[in-house]
Amino acid sequence: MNPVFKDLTNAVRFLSIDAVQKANSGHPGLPMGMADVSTVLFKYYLRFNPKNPSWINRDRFVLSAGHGSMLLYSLLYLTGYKSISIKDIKNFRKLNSICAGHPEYGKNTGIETTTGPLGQGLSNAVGMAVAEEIMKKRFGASLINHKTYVVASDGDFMEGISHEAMSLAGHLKLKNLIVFFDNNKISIDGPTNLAVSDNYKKRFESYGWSFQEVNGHNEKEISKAIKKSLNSKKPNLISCKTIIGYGSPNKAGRSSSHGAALGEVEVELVRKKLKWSYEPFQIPKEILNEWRKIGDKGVLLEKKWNKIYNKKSKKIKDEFLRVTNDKLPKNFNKLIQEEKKKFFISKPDFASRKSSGSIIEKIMTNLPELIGGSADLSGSNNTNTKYSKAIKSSNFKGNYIHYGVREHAMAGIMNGMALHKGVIPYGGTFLVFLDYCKPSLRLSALMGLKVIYIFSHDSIGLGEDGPTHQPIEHLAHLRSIPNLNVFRPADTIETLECWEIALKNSHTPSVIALSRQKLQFVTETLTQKNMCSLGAYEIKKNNPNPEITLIASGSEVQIAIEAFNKLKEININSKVVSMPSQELFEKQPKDYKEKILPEDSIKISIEASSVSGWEKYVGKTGSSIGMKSFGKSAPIKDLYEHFNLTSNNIVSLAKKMLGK
Ligand SMILES: Cc1ncc(C[n+]2csc(CCOP(=O)(O)OP(=O)(O)O)c2C)c(N)n1
Repeated sequence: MNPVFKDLTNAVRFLSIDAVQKANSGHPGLPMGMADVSTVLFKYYLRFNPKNPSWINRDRFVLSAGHGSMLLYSLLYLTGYKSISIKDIKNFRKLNSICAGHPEYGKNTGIETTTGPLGQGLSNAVGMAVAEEIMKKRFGASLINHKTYVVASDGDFMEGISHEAMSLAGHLKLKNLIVFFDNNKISIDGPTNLAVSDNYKKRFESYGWSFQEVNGHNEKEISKAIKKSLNSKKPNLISCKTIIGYGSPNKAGRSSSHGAALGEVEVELVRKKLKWSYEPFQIPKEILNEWRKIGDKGVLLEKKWNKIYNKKSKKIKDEFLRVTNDKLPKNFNKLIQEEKKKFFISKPDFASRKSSGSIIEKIMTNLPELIGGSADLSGSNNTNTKYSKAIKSSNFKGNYIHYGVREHAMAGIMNGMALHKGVIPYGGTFLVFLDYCKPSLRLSALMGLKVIYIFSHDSIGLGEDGPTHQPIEHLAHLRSIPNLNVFRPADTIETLECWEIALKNSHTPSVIALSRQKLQFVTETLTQKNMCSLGAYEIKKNNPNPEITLIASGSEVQIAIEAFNKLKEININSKVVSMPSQELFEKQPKDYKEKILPEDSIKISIEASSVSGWEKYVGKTGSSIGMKSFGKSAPIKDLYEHFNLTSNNIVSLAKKMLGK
């Protein structure tokens, strides 16, 4: 048997529908519909090496329509990735199977990103394409020059994030981005014309994309379109007219093939119709060999690339390895210590957003891989420094992205940049607009990516802009997300320490919440140790057994210290604990936690944010001062008085609790 194109595509289709059938759960329609497009891509164009899935100059392949996960698993298995065996495919959707319900990012697996929430993969792909352009400019096209391919569905393009991300991709003219639109005109509720009547050609052309339309079941048409897109000067959308559930006599073209096993009887009918006479999960040797040959081509590709890489100077190679392996420069620690000393001597009373800005400015001179940005709030977030240079379509030599008012795309793009490797993304907006980018931030945490979110204007302390702009529930929400470090530094030194932790943490994203208002310099002793890495520490203390323990974060630490001094005057022994990160405090040993928050001391927390979550630190005998309603529009001083976020209120509460 000499396998032909149809045999290759059928291998994808049957692995997919048999796995879904065995799991009795999953989405067969997309893999059946997109088998032809993806086979053309993998067979003729995709530059990848299954023997080294992390080869840095590989083309990226993103399945944005993550529900069609079996398409990806089938392709990875067939082309010879070690990460996915036939046993794994048989275990589709079973506990701990790499073939999870939706693709989950894993280093060295070939799964480039976690997808499932529609639209996210598209934004990740834009981030990968941006990172590629930046790296290409930095290290030259002989080292980095690859494409980013995406399979996206109707649902992907209905999502708001796709509008943001595609618009920015067009603006930046990301020519190495090639998106296949699985244009099957079917979604879960039925035909897409129930909900959408966009003119995709006009939509994409208005973004500045190249638009082509093909029959997604015609090998030659697909191939011709990809070939054309390889030389494009713009991002590329290839709209592939496909039939969902292709090959299913009773379910093709219908939403019934979208998200449920076809059923034993229908699967047999598909076998007959597509003339596939093999048992479930059986791929004839000749067909598997043909697929493996496609994968094997990658070994040579990487070998050629290695030759080029090896000819580079030691300096270039070292730097390339450093950034792609996410290592900080050798002098990084020294730089942090020097900055710390300087701040300790000058004791600036900066707003923490300003401290952050001056820290970024300092470290970026030594960290060329640091790529900043803001969703149109650069001046407010202090993300843009005198060394920031805007990235433009005509020049990717810069280190700063003007994301425009596109918070959601910004976060999704930062995920894509972090996944690409070689760059460290940070991006800013107001903390309240977490709501506009949270789905992507959640994925930063789920994937374990080094993405740094700079969220300024972190409380009612922002003042007059009022309750629409004043975050209340946001910190509590962020703190409930697993694998996310949420920092709220109290002064310049703490801000520096939080930045240091964020940059050293390769597998946990960070949120650094920063004040709009000026903050007193509260650090009393200069330590080499990063105190914020403890999550919480004693910042002010009289003698060993305080009756009252005040716990505060960020801008409220100074108020707690003021209260501490007032309590001292009336002979109440207290201490102040600064808690810049609850997550890191949770990781400390029990005895440290008990020392910081002693059992027999009455605890009062103070934070200009929802009190939710503080119960676990103040306990049943303690109390929390914070926000129990939305804020108000007024000058900051009036707001803090109005909401009882004052040292006087702390003092009266402490007295009351002590029965004095
Ligand atoms: C953000 C988000 N909302 C909802 C869903 C649930 N969902 C999964 S697929 C889908 C739409 C299916 O239509 P389409 O994207 O055209 O995929 P196809 O039916 O062609 O496979 C929906 C609503 C999701 N995965 N992500």
